[in-house]
Amino acid sequence: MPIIHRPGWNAPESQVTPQALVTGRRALMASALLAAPAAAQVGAAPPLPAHTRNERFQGGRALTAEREATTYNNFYEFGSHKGIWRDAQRMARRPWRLQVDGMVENPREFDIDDLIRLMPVEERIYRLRCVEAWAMTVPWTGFPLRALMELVRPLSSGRFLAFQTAQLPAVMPGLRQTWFPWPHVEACTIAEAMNELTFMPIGMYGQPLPQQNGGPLRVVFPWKYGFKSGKSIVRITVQEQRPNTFWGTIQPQEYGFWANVNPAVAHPRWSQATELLIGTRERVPTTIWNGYGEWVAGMYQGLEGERLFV
Ligand SMILES: Nc1nc2c(c(=O)[nH]1)N[C@H]1C(S)=C(S)[C@@H](COP(=O)(O)O)O[C@H]1N2
Ligand SMILES: [Mo]
Repeated sequence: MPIIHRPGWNAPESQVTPQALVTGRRALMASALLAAPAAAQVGAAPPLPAHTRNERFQGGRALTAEREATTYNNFYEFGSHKGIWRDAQRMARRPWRLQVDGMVENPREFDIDDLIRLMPVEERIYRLRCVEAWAMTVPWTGFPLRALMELVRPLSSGRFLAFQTAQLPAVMPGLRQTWFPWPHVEACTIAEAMNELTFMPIGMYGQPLPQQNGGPLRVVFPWKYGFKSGKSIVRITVQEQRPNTFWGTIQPQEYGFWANVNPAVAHPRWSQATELLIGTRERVPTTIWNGYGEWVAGMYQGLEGERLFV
């Protein structure tokens, strides 16, 4: 999403990271760098575990070339242009921890490799539709979010999930753009989290997930605009209140909470009727729910009064 109105925008106090936390983390990272051997392999991700493709999830169109999908990215922590992939290589993908907390029976902090060993890893081909009207078709390797939720067991009072992206100031120059409401938080409902489509990729094209695509761990909601699919997740919090989200805070009129794909509902500044397939010159019609209605439409019955599609 390239268009942001910067002036006059301020992060609410509650969302500003306490300075002690930032400097503490910086000091920690500096000492980690000093202690690290000079090898290029520091922080590399190990190969993906053996897994198979789940043929129930078909792209329905040609896969996007890997090179295109890994060099044309939105990841504002690294900068607000599409070419952040090179800079993103500086982010270590190991060690990596995921905290799952809030309204759950078993709050836990996982080392990512321990988590991967516990999860049913498989490959799925999904379409990803950015609100900017481009699309990719990607073979993701990962696990259903539902499998992780079954481990931590949300309490009945928990109604929403907040997904928080890592904040690593030493490698993420975008964090210096202080008009953004860092950290990047996106959110969904419990029903959406438990939907079988909601997926936590750890890989793409058979390789560990590249940093620029949200390695080592992200979430994807293939029926929603891409901005809902948070990258490089370090924390998932189950909560009672609807979380404040990154784009929803910046431009609530343009980026709603639900953000379900619908060709009939234009973005305030452009049509959503068609999409450009990245890496080609082909523009194809957009379909409602990005074509995933059979899985997801039922979740929105009775919510017709909400802005489901912006
Ligand atoms: N943390 C974080 N997650 C993010 C973004 C971002 O800027 N920061 N951009 C989003 C947007 S707008 C899109 S379209 C997708 C792009 O994912 P891709 O680069 O893997 O295609 O990531 C989403 N997740
Ligand atoms: Mo996007």
